[in-house]
Amino acid sequence: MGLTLTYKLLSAHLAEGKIAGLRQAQSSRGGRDFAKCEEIGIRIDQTLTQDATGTTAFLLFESMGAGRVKTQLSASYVDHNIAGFGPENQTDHIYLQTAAAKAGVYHSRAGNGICHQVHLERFAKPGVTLLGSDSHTPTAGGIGALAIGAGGLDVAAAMAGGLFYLTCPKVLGVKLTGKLNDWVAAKDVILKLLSILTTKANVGWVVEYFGEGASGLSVPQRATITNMGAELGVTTSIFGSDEQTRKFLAAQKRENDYQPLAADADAEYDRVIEINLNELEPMAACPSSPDNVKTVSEIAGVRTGQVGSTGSLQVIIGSCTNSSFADLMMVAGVLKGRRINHMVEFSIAPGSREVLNMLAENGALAEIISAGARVLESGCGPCIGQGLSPADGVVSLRTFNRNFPGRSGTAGDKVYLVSPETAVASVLTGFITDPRELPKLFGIKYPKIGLPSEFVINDSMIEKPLSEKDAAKAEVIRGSTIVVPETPTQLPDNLQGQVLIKCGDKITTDHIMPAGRFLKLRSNVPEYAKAVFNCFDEKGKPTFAERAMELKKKGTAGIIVAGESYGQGSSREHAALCPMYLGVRAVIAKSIERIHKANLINFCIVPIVFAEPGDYEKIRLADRLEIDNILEAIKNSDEVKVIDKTSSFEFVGKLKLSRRDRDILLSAGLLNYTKKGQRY
Ligand code: MIC
Ligand code: SF4
Repeated sequence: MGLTLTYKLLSAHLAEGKIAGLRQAQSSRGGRDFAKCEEIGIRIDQTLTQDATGTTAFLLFESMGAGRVKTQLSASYVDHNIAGFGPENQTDHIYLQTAAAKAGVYHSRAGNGICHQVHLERFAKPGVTLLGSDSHTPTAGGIGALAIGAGGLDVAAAMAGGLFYLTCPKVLGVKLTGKLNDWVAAKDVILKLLSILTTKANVGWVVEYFGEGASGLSVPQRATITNMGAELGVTTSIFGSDEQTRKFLAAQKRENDYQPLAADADAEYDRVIEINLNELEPMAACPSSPDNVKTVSEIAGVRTGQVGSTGSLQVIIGSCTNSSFADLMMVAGVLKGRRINHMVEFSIAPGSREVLNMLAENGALAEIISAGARVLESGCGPCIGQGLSPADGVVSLRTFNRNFPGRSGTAGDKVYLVSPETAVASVLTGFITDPRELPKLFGIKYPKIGLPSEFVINDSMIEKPLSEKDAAKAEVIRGSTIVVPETPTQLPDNLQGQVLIKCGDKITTDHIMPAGRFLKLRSNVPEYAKAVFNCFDEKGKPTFAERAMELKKKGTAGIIVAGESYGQGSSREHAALCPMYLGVRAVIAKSIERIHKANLINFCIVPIVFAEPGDYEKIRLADRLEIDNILEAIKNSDEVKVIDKTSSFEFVGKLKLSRRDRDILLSAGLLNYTKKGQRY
C-alpha cells in the first residue's frame, strides 16, 4: 500500500519515534489508545509567530538562551494587535522588531498583512514543515506545506532547534470530485466538511485533499480550506503540490521554491470522505459555532429587522480565511458601478498589503470604495474583536473562520460565517442572500477571477534579520509594559484543590482568555490574568480571577471542570499561562483539544479526562477535590483517583500522556524541563 502525502512529509522530517509501527499498533488494537501511543518528534523547517502570541514566544525563546534561531526560516508578524489603544501595542512591536533582528528572524511590520496570508505569499513552500504560534498556521497546507499550529512555547523551542512532538496522526482523505459552480466558493467546501465532521472529536487527524476537484482549485482557494480546517480541531490539513502550486509560486516570483508532491496513487487513508463540488451550494455557519452549518438558501432573508438604519446588517470581508486578491477582485466585480444597500454597514480588510496594493493599482479598490465600503487596515481587526463589534441584536455576516459567542466583542452576538460571494450578495440586498440569485436580481454575471500572472511584489515592510556579527552588538528594546511571564512551580504529591468553575461542552480559548479589548495585555500576564473566564463572571460577585487568587493565597490548587472539547479554537497559550498564574493545577474534562492540552502540560497544569463521562454530573462548583500520589501517577500510571471530599465520592481520571508529557509535568513545565538540560 502506498503512502499518503502526510506520511511522506512526516517520514522526511522524522527525528524520533516510528510512523509505520505506530499505525500498525493502532489498527491491531482496533482503535486509538492515546495513553499508549508513542509520540513522534519531527524537525521543523520554518516557524511563524504573530504579535499576540509572539511576545511571550520571544520572551520564552530568550529565556532558553538559544541566541539565534536554528530553523531554515523564521518569521515574526505584527497583525493582531495594531490599533494602538494605549502604549502597549507599539511597545510590543518595538520589542518584537528588535528581538527578531537579533535572533535571525524576518519581521513583517504592522500593516503588512495577516501572518498566514503573507507567509503563504512570501515564504511557505511545498514539502516544508512549518510550526506557527497561531491555530490557523495550516493555511500553508494550501501550498503543500505540513503546517501545524502550536503554543508559543513549543514554537520557541522549535526556533531554538528543538523537535516538535505530536501523536502520529491518522489521515482522513477528502476526495474532491467535480468543479465548483459559479457563486459557490472554497469556503463552502470547508463549511460542508464542518457540517459532516463538526468541531468535536477530530483530535489527532490530518485532513488530506486529493482528486480531480482538488486539482482544479487555486492555491488561495486551497488555503481558505486548509485555514478553516483549524475549526475541525485536526492537527493540520494539506493539499498536494502541482501545476496550480507552480503557477502561484511563479506569480509570486518564487518558482524555484516549487516541487511537485502528491500521495501515492494507492495511498491508504484511515477514512475517506467524498465531496462532489458540482453538488455544493452556498453555505453559512450560523451563530455561534463554525459547525452550526446551514445552506444559505435555508436562511436567506435573515436580517436584523431595523429597516431604515445601517443596523439591518453588518457585513465584513476579510480575515486570514477569505481576503485574497481573487476574493476581493470578485467583490469589486460584483459592486462595479453599484451602491451597497443603505441598510448595510460594509467593510473590507484585505489580507495583505500586497493584495491592497494590487487592488489600488488596478482600480478595484476605487470600485469597492465608491460602492460604499469602509476600508480597514490589512490585519486581523474585527476577526479578533478589534473594532466593529456589532450593536446588540445586529446580524453580522463575516467571511471569517470563527463565530464563537462574544468573539466579535458583543455579548450575545449573531455572527454568520459565509463566503465572499454570499457576503457581497447580501451587501446589495440588505439581508442574507444566496449569491446565485444575483443574476436574477441584478443581472450580475459571476466575475470569474483567475490567478494573476504576476503579483506586485514589494517586501519593503518585511525586515531582514541582522547578520550574526551585527546582531551580537544589537540591543533588544523591552518597554516597561512587558512583563516576563512566571514559570510554574513543582506539583505537590498530594494535590488539594477546589473546583473554581464547572463549564459545559465546547469551551473555546476565547471563553477562557478573551481577546478584543484585552488583547493588548498579552505581554503582561498579571494584568491579563484578571480577565480569565470573565464571560462567566456574574455582576456583584467575585470574579473567577479573584476567587482563584484567594484560593492560591491559602495554598489550595484551583481546578477547572469541563465537558467535551475543552480548549477549542486558538493556540493562545495564555489560556493555560494565565490560569497557571492564578494557581490552577488541573483541568478535568470529558475531552481536551490538542493544542490546548499541550499548552496545559507546558505550563504544568495536569490534563485529566473523566474515565466515566457520567462522573462530570456529580461534581459541583466549589467541591473540594483531592488527588493523592499525583506525581507517582504522572510518572507511571494512566489513571489518577480523584476524591470529591465535599460530595464524598471517588472517581477515576485518565492521564492520556506520552513519556515526554510526563517528564515535562514532573519538571514543572516545558521551560524548566529544557533548563534541566533535556532536549527541547
Ligand atoms: C484566533 O484566531 O483566535 C487567533 C487570535 O489568531 C489565535 C491566536 C491568539 O489568540 O493570539 C489563534 O488562532 O491561535
Ligand atoms: Fe487573525 Fe482572525 Fe486569522 Fe486569527 S483567525 S489569525 S485573528 S484573521
